[in-house]
Amino acid sequence: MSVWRKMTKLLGLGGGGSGCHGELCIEGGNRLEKVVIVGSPNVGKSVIFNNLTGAYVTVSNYPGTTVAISRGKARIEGTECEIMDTPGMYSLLPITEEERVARSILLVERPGVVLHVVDGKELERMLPLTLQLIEAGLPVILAVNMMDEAEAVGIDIDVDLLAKELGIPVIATVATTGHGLELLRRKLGERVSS
Ligand SMILES: Nc1nc2c(ncn2[C@@H]2O[C@H](COP(=O)(O)OP(=O)(O)O)[C@@H](O)[C@H]2O)c(=O)[nH]1
Ligand SMILES: [Mg+2]
Repeated sequence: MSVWRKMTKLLGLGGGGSGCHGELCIEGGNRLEKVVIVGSPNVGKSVIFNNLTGAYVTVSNYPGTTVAISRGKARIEGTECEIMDTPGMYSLLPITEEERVARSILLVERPGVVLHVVDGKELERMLPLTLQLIEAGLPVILAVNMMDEAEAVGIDIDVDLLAKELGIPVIATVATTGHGLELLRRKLGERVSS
């Protein structure tokens, strides 16, 4: 049984299916690689989403909910991708409707990459979700954002060591200035084209 089927079953969620929702399919039936951005509120997810996607963005309520989800397209290292910006989530065990939607997206949309964005000033508080995502078998990339503010208060993060310990790509970013976003694109590209 695939990780996806196992997870949807374990968590008692329906769906799964092909993950192909009409407009998400390229002509000819190829599925777009999906990159789903997750993380706590106010860590810079939407700034990174806007940087990756540019102009072609749609916002709609997630089916059956009042939670707004942004979707946009991006060509990353030659691969056409769909990027989804999710509402804030603190944990894979949902409490709010926003968290429930974010978790559903992870389970139903079968992303090629889950981009977890955290605030470099709050790393300890936010890493538990990274671990949950990794343990759930999701293809996680971690962006440690707000590095300008973290450095300003004397926080020094060894992203290479963190990447080694977690076994996933970790990139330090300052979304508002674009610092680290080129490298982030490259790391995303390595994942979606593999
Ligand atoms: N100083 C600083 N501010 C940032 C950075 N990234 C995002 N912000 C700001 O943080 C706020 C929240 O960003 P947003 O993308 O809306 O967060 P989201 O709730 O995770 O989508 C906005 O005012 C951004 O301009 C960063 O790297 N450094
Ligand atoms: Mg946002």
